[in-house]
Amino acid sequence: MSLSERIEQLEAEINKAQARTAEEVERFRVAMLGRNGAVTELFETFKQVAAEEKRALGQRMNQLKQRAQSRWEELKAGVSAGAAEAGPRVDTSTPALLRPTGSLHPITIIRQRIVDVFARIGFTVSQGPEVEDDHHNFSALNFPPDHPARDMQDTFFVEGPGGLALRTHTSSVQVRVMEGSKPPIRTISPGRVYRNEAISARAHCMFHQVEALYVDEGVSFAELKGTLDYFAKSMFGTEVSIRLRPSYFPFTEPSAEVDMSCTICGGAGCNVCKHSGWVEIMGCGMVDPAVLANCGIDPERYSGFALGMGVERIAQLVYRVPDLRLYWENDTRFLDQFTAGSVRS
Ligand code: 2NM
Repeated sequence: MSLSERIEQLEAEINKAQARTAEEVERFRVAMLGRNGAVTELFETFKQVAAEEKRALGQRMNQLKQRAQSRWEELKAGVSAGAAEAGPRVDTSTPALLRPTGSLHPITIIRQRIVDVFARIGFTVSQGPEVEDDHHNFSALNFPPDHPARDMQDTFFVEGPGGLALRTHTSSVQVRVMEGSKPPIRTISPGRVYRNEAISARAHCMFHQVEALYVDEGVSFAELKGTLDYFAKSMFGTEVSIRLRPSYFPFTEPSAEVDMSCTICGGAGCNVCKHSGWVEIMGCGMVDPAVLANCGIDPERYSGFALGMGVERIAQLVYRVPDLRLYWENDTRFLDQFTAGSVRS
């Protein structure tokens, strides 16, 4: 190989030289410019070249050496820039930052369970407005004009004409369903209701109800009892039993309160059931024929049962919530405890 060819070869080698570490940079320097490096060696060879060739080749020899030196600088700069870019090493053993996971509100969880229990026996879900007129909230439901529920003390009235009020029960939705459809009717109405009450551990001015309504030919009290038993066992377990106590509602006749054997003590007596062994879970009755007639349903042909429960009360018994105010304080120490059926796995 001629000297000229060797210069070309080394030039190409220098131009394509790479280095990822400081050691590789140093290896390049030694290989090219070190005492036994390729460029240094070429200068030894150059000494033997004939005088007339030296002029032309000498210039190229010097360029080659300069190129080797500048390439060495380039490689050095590249390695230190790369080191700066890498920055501090990532500690992959650091625990991940966990964001708090949302969960469903206990009232939402229980409301959905109640809806599911009734959906399984053919009940659809109905909804209606929370601001109601007197007809749907009171008159159609047989509330006499002087009934205390119509009083300012018990109901939140909306200012202005029309006699509107925040509904005091979701029975107003049942009235709308009966007015707008023909039996058979099997529907439940979950929703918020409002009562002008002093807030305490046992009462709030807003709570959630689920009412159920079944209207058809020949609907009997026995079917009401069967439905109540099915509901209590589905919600609380097959070991519970129910009992009925005579009661009064303007819209049902006969009417009853539904008690369930205490799920805390199993009926032996405890603080929750006030040592009676029973806890009240809802009210119910046969829809008063006058209510059916008010809603355009022939009471001679049809009969129906209705029941109503407070979702807060059911959730209190399922989760053993000691104070109803906890539901609306939005304290995450309370809310974080309810994960059943929620978005958490
Ligand atoms: C209750 C108790 C008893 C009820 C009655 C009606 C309607 F619209 F059919 F008349 N809906 N819901 C009812 C009956 C509600 O809640 C404690």
